[in-house]
Amino acid sequence: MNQIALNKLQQLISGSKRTLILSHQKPDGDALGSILALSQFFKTIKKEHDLFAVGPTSSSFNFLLKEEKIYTDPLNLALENYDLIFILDSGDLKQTGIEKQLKNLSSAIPVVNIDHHQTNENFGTLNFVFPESSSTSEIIFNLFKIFNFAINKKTATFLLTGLVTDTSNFSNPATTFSSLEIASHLLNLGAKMNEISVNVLKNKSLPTLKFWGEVLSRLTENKKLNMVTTIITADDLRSTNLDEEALEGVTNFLNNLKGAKVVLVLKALEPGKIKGSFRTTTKEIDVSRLAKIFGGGGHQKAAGFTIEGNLIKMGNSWRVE
Ligand SMILES: [Mn+2]
Repeated sequence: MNQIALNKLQQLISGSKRTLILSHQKPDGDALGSILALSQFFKTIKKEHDLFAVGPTSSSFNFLLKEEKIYTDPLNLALENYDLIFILDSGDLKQTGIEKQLKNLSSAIPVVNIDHHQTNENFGTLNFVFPESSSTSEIIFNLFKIFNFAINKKTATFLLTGLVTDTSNFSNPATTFSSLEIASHLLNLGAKMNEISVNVLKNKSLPTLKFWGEVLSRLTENKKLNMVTTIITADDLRSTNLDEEALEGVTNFLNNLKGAKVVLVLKALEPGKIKGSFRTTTKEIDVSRLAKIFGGGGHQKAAGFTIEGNLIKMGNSWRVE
């Protein structure tokens, strides 16, 4: 890490009277893990601070929030009350859900951008952007090491949650030597791996798994394109009484498929809108280029797009209208 930037960061923190630490909206395990861990650091050095992320937050993460308070309502947020703002795990300001407020922010209030997305726009006064890191939690761990901050059990669990979720339980390409090494350190420091896996991974209800079964039974193969597709509609969620959270993981689960080069999940959850998610595990295909054809984007191995239209059932098949 750049020493000048690190010195500046230390100056900003020690000079701050009230800091805001925020992440992208609908925070995932890494967003929550990294802001909660940073909060522990601020608590230890006795610095006043608040946490913020536009909701909703998945109930799977309630186990992290027993003693922590994260504000979620942008209407009650007054950025001018803060003299330092950290934005974590957000590639751009739009992802925070409070883009307008941040764009109108006085330039006197410094913004520290800490992130691992390749597409990060370096919007901060200070930018700690490391696309080679598995997660923002990994970057926070490295910062703590530099700051000689003694990571307690609670902080270790926060950070490990970020690593576990962003690496899909140490199975996706973000899993590297350093992410495994840091995970091992965190376990040594008392991180509760079992609590994380019970809450975040082994948390599927029976109706959710039955619903996954339905989605899996709809898989169709296009041999020419070497692509497997499935669809999910708003009716599916309505008839099973499930919310969108139940869908999380089914796209990643399809990555276990052997033989197909590309998996495409089409979701028609809002009228007139179809969202597509591409996944691939092969090196030769860059799905962000496929998504671009439909006006979307993303990463080489995971990308998505949104198009206008509705999915109409025609006998055994579906068409976009
Ligand atoms: Mn992340």
